[in-house]
Amino acid sequence: MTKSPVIKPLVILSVLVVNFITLPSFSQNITRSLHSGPWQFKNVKEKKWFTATVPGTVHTDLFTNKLIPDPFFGNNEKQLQWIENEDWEYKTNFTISKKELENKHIELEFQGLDTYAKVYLNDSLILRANNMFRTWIVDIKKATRKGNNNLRIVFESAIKKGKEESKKLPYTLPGDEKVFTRKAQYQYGWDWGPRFVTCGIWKDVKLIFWNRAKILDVNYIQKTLNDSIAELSFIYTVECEKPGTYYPYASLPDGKAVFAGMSLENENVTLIKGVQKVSVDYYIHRPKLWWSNGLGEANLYNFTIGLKQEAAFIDTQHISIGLRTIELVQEKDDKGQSFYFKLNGVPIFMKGANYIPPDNFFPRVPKHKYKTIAEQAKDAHMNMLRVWGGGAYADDAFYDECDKNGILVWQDFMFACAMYPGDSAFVANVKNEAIDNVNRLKNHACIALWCGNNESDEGWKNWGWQKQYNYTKSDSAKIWNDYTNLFHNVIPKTLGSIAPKNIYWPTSPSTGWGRKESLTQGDSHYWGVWWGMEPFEIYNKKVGRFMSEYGFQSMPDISTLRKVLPEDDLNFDSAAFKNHQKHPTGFETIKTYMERDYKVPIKMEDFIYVSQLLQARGMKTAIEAHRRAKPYCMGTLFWQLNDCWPVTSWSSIDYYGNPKAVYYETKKSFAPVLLSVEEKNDSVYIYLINDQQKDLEGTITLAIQLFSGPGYIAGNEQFKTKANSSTVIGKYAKQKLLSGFDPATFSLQANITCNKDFYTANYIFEKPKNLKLLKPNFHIKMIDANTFELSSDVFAKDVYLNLPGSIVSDNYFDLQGGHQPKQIRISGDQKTDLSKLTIRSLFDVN
Ligand code: BMA
Repeated sequence: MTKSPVIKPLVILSVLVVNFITLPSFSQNITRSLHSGPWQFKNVKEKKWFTATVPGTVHTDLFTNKLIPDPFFGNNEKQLQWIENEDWEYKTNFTISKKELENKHIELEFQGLDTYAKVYLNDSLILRANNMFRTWIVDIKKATRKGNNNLRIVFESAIKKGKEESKKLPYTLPGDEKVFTRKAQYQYGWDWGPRFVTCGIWKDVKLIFWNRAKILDVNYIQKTLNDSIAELSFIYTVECEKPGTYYPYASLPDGKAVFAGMSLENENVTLIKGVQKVSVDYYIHRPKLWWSNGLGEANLYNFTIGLKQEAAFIDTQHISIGLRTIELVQEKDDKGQSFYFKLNGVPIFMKGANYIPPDNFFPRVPKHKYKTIAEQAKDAHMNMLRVWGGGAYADDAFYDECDKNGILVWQDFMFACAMYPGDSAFVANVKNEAIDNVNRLKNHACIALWCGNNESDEGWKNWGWQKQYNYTKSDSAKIWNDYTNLFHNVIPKTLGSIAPKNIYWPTSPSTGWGRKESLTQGDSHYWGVWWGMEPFEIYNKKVGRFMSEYGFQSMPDISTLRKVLPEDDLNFDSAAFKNHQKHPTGFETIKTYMERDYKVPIKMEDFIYVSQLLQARGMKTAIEAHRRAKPYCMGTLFWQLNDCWPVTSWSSIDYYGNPKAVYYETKKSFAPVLLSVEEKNDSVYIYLINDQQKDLEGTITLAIQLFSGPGYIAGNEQFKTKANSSTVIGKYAKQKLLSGFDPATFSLQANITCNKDFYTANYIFEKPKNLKLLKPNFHIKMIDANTFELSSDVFAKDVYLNLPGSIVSDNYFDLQGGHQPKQIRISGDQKTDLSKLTIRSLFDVN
C-alpha cells in the first residue's frame, strides 16, 4: 500500500488541459472486443456448427438459424423446452500479433456467461464459470500464442446442474432446482413470463492488454456536500506491474469552469508491484445537486478518472456522478414506524413501478430501449423504479438513463419468492456476485437502496411452505438459518464493505400483506386486490408506509397479440392464446372484477379495451389513496412497469412498448400536483396533493357537469396548502352536492387555479356499467404535422385513440362535451396519417 496522495487540481488543470487537447482519450491499456468473432455454436452432441451472435443466447441463435420457430409465437414455448436439457458449445478464433504477445498482461474478460460454462483456450481449460451475474477475468498470457487462437465455451444444462445440486440436500427447497443456480430466476417461468432456461455469452467478451498498471475499480466518496462545496475523493484500486511514479487524475470535460476557485497542486504517487489503493481529491465549488424527477435537474458530472505516467495515459475510466445525499428515515411514531427517503435533506414521496427484464433474451434488447423506458417513466412523473429480484441486475445503460432522468432505483439482489441453499460454495458465489454488482453500480446517483430479496421472507412466513414441503423442525431451522446468514449477514456485510453509505433492506416486503404490521411499518406488497379478490375500494383502507407492490392485470393491445397469434387463435379457448396468460386463473380474475364495474364485452377488441380501463381504474384508486395518505405513506410503486414478452400481465407498457390505459392513468395520478376526490361516510372530500417544494393557494371551483353538456357550479372557495403535503381543501355533504342529479348522468369537476396554473379532477359517482352515456360525435382539427385537436359534442368517457405505429400524448381520457378541444401530440415512426385513426369510447361497449 502506498501513500494516498491528495492531488490538488491547479497543476492537474494545466497538465490536463494541455494533454487532453493534444492527446485526446489515448490510453495505453488496450481493449479489444471479441463480439464480432465470427462465432459459431452447436449442440454438444452434434457435429454441425452454425453461426452465432455474441452477446446472445442459444434460443435466439437457434431461431436466427431457423432451427427453431419464434419462441414467442403461438404455443411454441411448449415444444422448445428440450433446449434447456441440452449442453451447448460456442467457439471463435482470434489472432494475436507478435507485438500484442509482448504485453505483460493479456486478459480475457467475460462480462456475463449464462451460466455453467467451461472455457477452453487453445484446448486448455482456463475457466469454469457458474454465475450469470458475475464478471470473469482470466489472465491468458500463458495460454495465448502468436497468430490464431481458439476459444471454446461449453455451456452445461442449468437444469441438469440444478437437479444434481438439489439432490445433495435432504429436503426440497421452495423454488425447486432453480434456486441452486445463480441465473435469472424468471427464465424458469413466472406468472407473467414463459419458461426459457437459456444459456449463452450474454454480455461482451473482451481482450485486455496492459503492461504498467491497470485501474481495477474506482470508488467515489462524497466527503462534504453543501451549497458552496462538494469535496470528493476518488479511491482507485490499481494493479501495478511496473513500479514507479504515476499521476492519478480526475477531470471534467469543461474543466475550466469546474476547476475555478479550487486549491491546486500536482502530486504523484509511487506504486509498488501488486494491488493497492490510491486516491484523488477533487473539489467542486457551488456544486449543482442531483435531483430526482419532479424536484429539479438530475445534474451529472462526467468525470474521467485516469492514471498517467510521464506523457503516457496508462488507463482511464469514465464515471458520471450525481451529487446528492440519500437517507431512509425510519422513526417510531404513534402508529408504527415511518419509511421514507430524504434526498438532499428533502423528504420525497416515491412514485413509480416495478421493473422486470425487458425481454426473455437480454442480449437482443437494444440500448435505446433503456432510454425509452427511463424517459417513459420520467414522462409519467415517476421518480423511482424497483429492479425486481427475480430478473437480473440491469444493463449499464438502464442505470445511466435512470441517472440522467432523475429516476431513483430500488435495487433488489437477484433472489425471489424462494428459499436458497446455504452451503459454503453457494454463499461464496453469492458474495462474489454482490462484489461484482455493487462495484459496477455503486457510483450511480440513481441507486437509492439495495434490497436482499423479493418475497422470500414473506413466502417463508406466510405461504405454508413448511407444510407443503413437509419439513421437519430441523429442516426448517436449517433453511431459516441459511436465509438469515445470506440476507442478514453475508450480503449486507459485503455491501457495507464496498459502499458503506448504501442503504440495505433485507427483504421486500418487510411483512406479508395479511399481517397488520405491513400497514404500519416497512414496505408493503398489497395483494388483497387480485390475489385476494378484494374490491378495488379496499385500496382506500389498506395503505401502508411504503407500497412497493400492488397491481392488476390487463390484456395488451390487439396489435401485440396479433404479432404472436394467428387470427384463428384470438379467442379465449385457443391453447396458444391461453399460453400468453401465465396466471393460472388470470382471465377469470379479470372477468370477475370486470363484472363488478363494467359491462363485459363479447368482442375481443372490446374486451381488451375494457380490461385496460379496469386495470387503470384499479391503479388510480390505489395510487390516489396512497398519495392522499402522505406523509403516513411515502411511496407507491405499482406492479409492474413493463413486459418481457407479449402477454396479458400487470404491465403498464407492453413488450412492444405500447402504453396501456394504466400508463396514461398513472401519468395523471402521479402528477406533482393532484386533485383527488374521496367519498367517505356521506361526505365528499377534495384533497390537494402537492409534491412541489412550494406552498399553494388559490380557488377551488366544483361543478356538476352533465354528460349532455350543461354544467352547474356546486362550490367555490379559497384554499391554502403547504409544500410537500396532502391536504383536504374541501369537504361537502354528498346529498347536498349532488342536489338531486342522477349520478349516472354527470361528473363532478373540481378545478383549481393557483397563480397561472390550472388543475382539474373529474369524478364520477356511479360505476361505469351503470352510466347513462350519450353517443359522442367527435371532431378533429389538425394543428400541425404532429398535433391535432379533438372535441366532442357530449361527454365522452375513456376515449381511446388508435393510430397504428404511433404513440399519442394522451389516451383513454374523459372528454368534456360542448366541443371543448383537447390537444393531442403524436409520436412514432410514421408520418401522421389520420385516415388510419380510430376512436372508441365507453359508449361503444356500454
Ligand atoms: C409480485 C411479484 C412477482 C409476481 C407478482 C404478480 O409479488 O413479486 O413475484 O409476478 O407479484 O403475481
